[in-house]
Amino acid sequence: MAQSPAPQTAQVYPHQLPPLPYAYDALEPYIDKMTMEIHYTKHHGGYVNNLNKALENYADLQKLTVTELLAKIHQVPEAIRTAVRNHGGGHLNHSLFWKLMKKGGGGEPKGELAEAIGKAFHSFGDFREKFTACALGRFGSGWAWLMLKNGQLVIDSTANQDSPVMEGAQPILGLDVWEHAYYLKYQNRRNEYIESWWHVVNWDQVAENYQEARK
Ligand code: MN3
Repeated sequence: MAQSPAPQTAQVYPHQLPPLPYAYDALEPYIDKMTMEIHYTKHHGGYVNNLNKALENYADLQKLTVTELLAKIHQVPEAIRTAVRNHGGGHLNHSLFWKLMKKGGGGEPKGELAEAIGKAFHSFGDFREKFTACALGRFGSGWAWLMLKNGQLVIDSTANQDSPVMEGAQPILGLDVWEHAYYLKYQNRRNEYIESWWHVVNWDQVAENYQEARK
């Protein structure tokens, strides 16, 4: 079943690059300006362009949001299924990702989300450790996720640009562990990138995603 789309993904064809909610250098020194600029304009921009190209001749699919396309990926015609999976997934994942970070972020979640994380993973420290291990353990390119799956908070990773919505789950928090997300500043040191990333997590947005997913 398709999820109720979050505002940033409510649009249909032609899909558009959503505005970046901060300047390219806003997340310095944790995420560097050049990485942000290339990641947003070239990588995310490329996914949007290629998704639109794939959908060019498919009027019915043009009426669907990217979330709906991915939730129904097995019904997408084989000729464009891989393109929609890769570029649609890339578009959705990055649209979520930018909002999950902010200048002056980090710290710990509050309220219901904090309680739910404590319940599911024992403590915030244990959650952080498990999420970090998941992100480090993803071989090659992919994402680490906190997701709501069958009503449960679950930590798992996906390969490439696969989205949790392809398996009926709702992403709450996601971390891009493709090398393009960190190589310029951290080279092969994915562990340092992940440690830095915790300093910019936008827990207000994570809490909003959690409330949205529970509806
Ligand atoms: Mn990326």
